[in-house]
Amino acid sequence: MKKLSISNPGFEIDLQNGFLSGQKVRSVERLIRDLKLFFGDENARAAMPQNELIYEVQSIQPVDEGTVGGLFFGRTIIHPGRVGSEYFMTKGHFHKKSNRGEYYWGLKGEGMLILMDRNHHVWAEKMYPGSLHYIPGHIAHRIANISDEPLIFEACWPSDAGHDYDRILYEGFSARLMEIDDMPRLVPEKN
Ligand code: M6P
Ligand code: ZN
Repeated sequence: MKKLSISNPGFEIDLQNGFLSGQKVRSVERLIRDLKLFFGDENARAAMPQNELIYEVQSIQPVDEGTVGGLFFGRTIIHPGRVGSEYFMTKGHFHKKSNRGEYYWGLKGEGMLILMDRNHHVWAEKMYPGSLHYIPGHIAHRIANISDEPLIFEACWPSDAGHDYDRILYEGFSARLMEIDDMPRLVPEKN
């Protein structure tokens, strides 16, 4: 950055659909084959076309992962669908640095933010265009798409937060978002 220079920003966001562009925008796809054991009905997941795209994440990471004091920005699209009766969703995670928080906000479509504390209490917030969600530290978070359209949401989180997926794989969320009588409902896991 030159002294007194005036330049364009390094990144742009499409205000209609949240698409991110600019230097070093990363993209990750999660296919049905990447989500082994994340859905309640593993047999139903295994029987699906393994190349089916469930969600895509674009992210801007201007500093290295783990840097204290930086911020990351992400855009996620979750495609519509279900594994058995469970809505397509993100893996969900606690942060590796557990006390780090995060903002999520809805851009398009209808979804549900599913939250779980360290005592395995689960609750949810409705996500819709303009919904804004503050996720405090120590709370696991996962998004499900509950409509027949793609769900697009964005997020901003600290660059030293990290993702702890193992805890979700081993302990799971203690309730799952299922379509029952055409309605989304949180259904407790049987242990
Ligand atoms: C949001 C952010 C990202 C996260 C993504 C997908 O964009 O929270 O950090 O990676 O959602 O969620 P997950 O990593 O749980 O699959
Ligand atoms: Zn997070």
